[in-house]
Amino acid sequence: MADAATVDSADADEDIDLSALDDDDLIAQMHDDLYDGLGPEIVEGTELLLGRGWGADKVLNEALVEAMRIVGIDFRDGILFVPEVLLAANAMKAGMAVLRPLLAETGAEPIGKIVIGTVKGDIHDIGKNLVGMMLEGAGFEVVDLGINTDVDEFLGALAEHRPDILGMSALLTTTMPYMKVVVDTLIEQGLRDDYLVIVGGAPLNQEFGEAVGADAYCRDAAVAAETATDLIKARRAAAA
Ligand code: B1M
Repeated sequence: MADAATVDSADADEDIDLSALDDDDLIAQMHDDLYDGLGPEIVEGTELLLGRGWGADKVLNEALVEAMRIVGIDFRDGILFVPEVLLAANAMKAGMAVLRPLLAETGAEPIGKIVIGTVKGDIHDIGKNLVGMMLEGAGFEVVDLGINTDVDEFLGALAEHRPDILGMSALLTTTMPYMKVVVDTLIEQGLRDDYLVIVGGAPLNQEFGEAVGADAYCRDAAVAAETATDLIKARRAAAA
């Protein structure tokens, strides 16, 4: 049974009227709410900020991504554990669902197609989902293979969808080498030149991208959208 202090603190949380907070306090409260895995509050805060004229990018970065950065630090330091981080991730996804139509909004003709997935052994998908949204916003058709994607699934999707680009995401130092397995298989099967390959994820860097034989490493979702567009334009210009 909850003790009096717990009940008081829960009541205090329930009493917070998010709409009465100014922007700075609302952002601080959303960091707390995401940390605590409170999806409905994150949705409400996200909608409030959008209603106050904030751009979707700004809400994403200042409210959601920043809150998840704090979660990451406490996860690393053993203050938070997997169940709590999962709740935080679900709250983040609830906020992202509100932002998705805004980030993915585009009036343009499709610029190209990308098949994207998180590599085998890895179930982190928030960053990959964001990359997919930003690419949609840049005018890409996105085929998302989800998490824990092995080389056969990647190859099958390439054969089925014939995209311009293959995108791979990894968040673990133990799973990022799998990107090389996929690229090497493309080479072995004589398919490497048929696709542009972009890679990303928190533990990667430029050097790693080059080492696995990708065409580009992308630091974040905005860079991924920009890079994918530039790579396609360059390839089409070279072919013309
Ligand atoms: Co995980 N986890 N986790 N986790 N988790 C990390 C990655 C970790 C750094 C935490 C830590 O210790 N500080 C650590 C990895 C350490 C390492 O490898 N060196 C870690 C660990 C250890 C683990 C487990 C092993 C824990 C355990 O079980 N003991 C386990 C592994 C499970 C598995 O995958 N097999 C695990 C599990 C989980 C949860 C399930 C609880 C949850 C994932 C929920 C989900 O994704 N649906 C989770 C979370 C949420 C995290 C942290 C806290 C946050 C990740 C995130 O969503 N960030 C993370 C700590 C951290 O990264 N600071 C951590 C927000 C997101 C917007 O950023 O994903 O980096 P990010 O994506 C960015 C860029 O990287 C880039 O653009 C994105 C947007 O700008 N990007 C790309 C990403 N993919 C790209 C692809 C591109 C281009 C750019 O082109 C294709």
